[in-house]
Amino acid sequence: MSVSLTPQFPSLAQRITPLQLLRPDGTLVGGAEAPLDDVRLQDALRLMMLSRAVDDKGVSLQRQGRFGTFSTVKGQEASVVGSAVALDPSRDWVVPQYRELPALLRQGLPLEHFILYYQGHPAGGRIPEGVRLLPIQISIAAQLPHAVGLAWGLALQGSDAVVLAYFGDGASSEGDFHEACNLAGVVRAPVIFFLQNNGWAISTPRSRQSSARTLAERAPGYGFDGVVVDGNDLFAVYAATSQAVERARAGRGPTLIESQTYRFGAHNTADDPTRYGHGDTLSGWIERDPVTRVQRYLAARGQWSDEIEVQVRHGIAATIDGALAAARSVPPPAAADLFTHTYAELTPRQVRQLRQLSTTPAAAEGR
Ligand SMILES: Cc1ncc(C[n+]2csc(CCOP(=O)(O)OP(=O)(O)O)c2C)c(N)n1
Repeated sequence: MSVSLTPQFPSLAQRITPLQLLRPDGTLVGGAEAPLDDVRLQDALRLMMLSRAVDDKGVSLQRQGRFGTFSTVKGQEASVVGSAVALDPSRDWVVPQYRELPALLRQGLPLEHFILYYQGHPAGGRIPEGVRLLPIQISIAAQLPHAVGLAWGLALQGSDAVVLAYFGDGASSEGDFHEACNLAGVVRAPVIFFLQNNGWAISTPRSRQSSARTLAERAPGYGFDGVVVDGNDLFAVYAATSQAVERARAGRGPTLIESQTYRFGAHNTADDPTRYGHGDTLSGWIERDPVTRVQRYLAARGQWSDEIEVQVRHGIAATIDGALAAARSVPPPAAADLFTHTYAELTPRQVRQLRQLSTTPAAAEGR
């Protein structure tokens, strides 16, 4: 008699079908209710559109040599905004990677601060007091153990705050991700691992990242739930994140959300995506543009039109111009500022270097 050694997990079937509430044509999936009212949805849409406009501006500034290497959000706006608006910025924290501008703004980071960061100004690297945000993290997945520590610490202090950590499909292959999940499961940390599966880790496609059917399926191995959502559906992302927030607040521990999306542009301004087949599936995803989807939904309800769009775009352009002007008005850093943000107290070697610096021509000119 032959016995099948392949275990069947029917419940996983539900986990590998992404949650969708809003179809690409802007209609609700049968039986679904909109989890956001029109006013909140319009705010979220404006944030998505602002993010896209900053993306375009940032790329053009980088090409002019006025911005450092820059990563766009384009294509992933529903994923970032849908998750961010499920948080309460007056108590919850965001732990970012480097592709989540609208979540940073939603937490209260001024846009000019973000601009200063990409202009390489030291003032842009420090998160302003009262903004519940850790700094942008370039080292893949390194922010995840920090997020667990932060969440665990908050819980130990008796807070009901939740921490939402962003990372990518590439980051989910790093040891830091697995160690962070393991500890979060053990201590039931109020953390949401928000995995933006945008199809690529620079030139490495998702298919080469892991042979698991979904990246969310890893969560049960660490003792908590993993869910898959249509990451281009603002409603689905918001609903899944809200549920995870509720559970974390109630002391029921972490959740892993795999938000399936696609980045429309290059990995960053140093990348050429035409060299690795990124464009082969791009057109299919552009048809599922997360911004258009919300606009279509609102238009069908009489809440969006060409006139409204023109107004919103004007407002966004003014916001960006204002932030660029505010960033320009910040005096350039002095050479000695190099030492300001390294240690609380300078080491003897740094003291010597600082003294040397003060005798250079640049210092004499006050640079
Ligand atoms: C520890 C570490 N290894 C390698 C890199 C180089 N690197 C920068 S971005 C990136 C790919 C990240 O892909 P993913 O996690 O999917 O995020 P995405 O950029 O697609 O949002 C790599 C390998 C890095 N920054 N840090």
